[in-house]
Amino acid sequence: MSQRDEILDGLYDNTLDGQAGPVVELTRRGLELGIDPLDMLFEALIPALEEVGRLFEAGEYFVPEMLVAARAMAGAMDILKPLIAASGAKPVGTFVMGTVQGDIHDIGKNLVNIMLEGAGFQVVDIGVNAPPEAFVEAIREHQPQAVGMSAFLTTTMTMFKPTIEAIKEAGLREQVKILVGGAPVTEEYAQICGADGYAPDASSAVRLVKQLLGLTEAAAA
Ligand code: B1M
Repeated sequence: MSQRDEILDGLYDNTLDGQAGPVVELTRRGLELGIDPLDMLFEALIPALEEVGRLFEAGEYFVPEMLVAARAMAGAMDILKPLIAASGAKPVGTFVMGTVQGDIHDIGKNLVNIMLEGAGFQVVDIGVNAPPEAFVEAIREHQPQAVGMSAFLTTTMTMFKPTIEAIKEAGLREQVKILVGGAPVTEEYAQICGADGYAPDASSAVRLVKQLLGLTEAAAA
């Protein structure tokens, strides 16, 4: 087995086991070996969390195991984030992002933020469990071109609609494009809620917001 595969396998196994120390160590070794940060993310860390979800559904993992796995991944993300987000580009716009009320999952949201920053957006992260008023306040204060809402539970994606309604009632709906996403969300559900778009993952979220704001080369042509 190559050293690269050993590192990626080690990252996967140790994230699954919630071993934060070895995950940080392997991430550093991976960088020394020249492994692309995005490969560590998409070939090891994210698949490990998907497996955690599967084990949770199967009744083999419980909340504490999910939590330590998420913490182990967060240690790797602290190291990888500046490398993925480094763009040096002039800001192309402001993006307000939050996980909706009742929901405390933040890894997916943080990943979307990293990719947006990498694409030149200034991201204002209002955190998790964000009520509709927090989105409204952030739009008033930061005057973004786009707003993103994440939800990871079938029970919390129902907050998209009231949050969008609150933005409408505050008279701010026309000035922002609204994107929604998160594991249980679908294109159809996004339309029902009155969002401008849905993206299934972080890279598509970046593509979509650029398209909605007319920042793509195709739109500019
Ligand atoms: Co929870 N959890 N969790 N959890 N958790 C899920 C989401 C679940 C699918 C697990 C399962 O059953 N298989 C399940 C939800 C079931 C459902 O409703 N359909 C679940 C549950 C049930 C729960 C609790 C209710 C458990 C309990 O207490 N009984 C509880 C709820 C707490 C709450 O929020 N109120 C809970 C708690 C937790 C922890 C705190 C332990 C921890 C979160 C830690 C943290 O985030 N800091 C946790 C974890 C780790 C998970 C899993 C295992 C992993 C989530 C994750 O980070 N995935 C998850 C299972 C799974 O997803 N397979 C699970 C990796 C991440 C990169 O992917 O989040 O999908 P994802 O983000 C993607 C896309 O969705 C997209 O891009 C991201 C990057 O590509 N995306 C967007 C996200 N936001 C976007 C926004 C956009 C566009 C795209 O535009 C704005």
